[in-house]
Amino acid sequence: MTTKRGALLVLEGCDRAGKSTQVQKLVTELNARGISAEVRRFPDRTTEVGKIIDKYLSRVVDLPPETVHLLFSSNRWEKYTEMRKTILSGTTLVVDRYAASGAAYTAATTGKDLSWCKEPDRGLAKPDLVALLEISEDVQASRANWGSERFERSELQQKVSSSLHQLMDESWVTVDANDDIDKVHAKLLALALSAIEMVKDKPLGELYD
Ligand code: ADP
Ligand code: 2DT
Ligand code: MG
Repeated sequence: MTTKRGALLVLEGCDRAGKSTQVQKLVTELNARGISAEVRRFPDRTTEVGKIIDKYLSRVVDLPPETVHLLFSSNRWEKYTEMRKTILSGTTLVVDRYAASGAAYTAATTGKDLSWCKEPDRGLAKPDLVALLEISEDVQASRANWGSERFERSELQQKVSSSLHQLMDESWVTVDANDDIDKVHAKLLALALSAIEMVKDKPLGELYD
């Protein structure tokens, strides 16, 4: 019997939408059901490139926006081989932000067009499902406790949200993330289980074919 592949599931959305909370809960529940699944997150601040990104986000270093954009993409390429291998060996990856955050944040902060922003990520593993967690401005404000990291500003979030919507294709679904944690989790679990079943015999795609 050939090994069924895992799925590449991505959670996207603005700050405080609940991505990190939901990614953890989803993997815990999938594992509890006997499904092999692991968390990945971007930026991955533990890699060599990730360490520079961490210094940039925490304002220890300043860098031009084009350089930062390429670093975020490079951080995904650092993990590409391992992620692909893991998925093809049967493990589902649930990823906290991915290429869409890369394009959307740079488009929102620099005004560069999305095709420029997408280009460095071309050829990365394509998510089987991107769940866009959407929250209203009111709810975001109630959850927000903006720190000192770059991009933690409410006025930037609308632009990011608009860019994320422009990036949607047939693999995306929107999820109302204003609900309580367990309701959002139940929706994401149903989406994840169906995606895992749907893609297990299909090849893993490439961005942005
Ligand atoms: P993100 O990773 O999208 O920035 P987090 O998962 O870190 O969001 O959540 C941001 C904050 O909001 C955390 O304090 C978290 O406990 C809380 N939170 C997450 N989801 C919900 C929810 N559905 N309802 C209320 N609070 C939430
Ligand atoms: P977290 O708060 O989720 O750790 O994100 N970002 C992220 C980009 O600008 N480009 C990217 O490619 C990615 C993955 C979003 C830290 C910040 O990094 C931004 C918020
Ligand atoms: Mg988070």
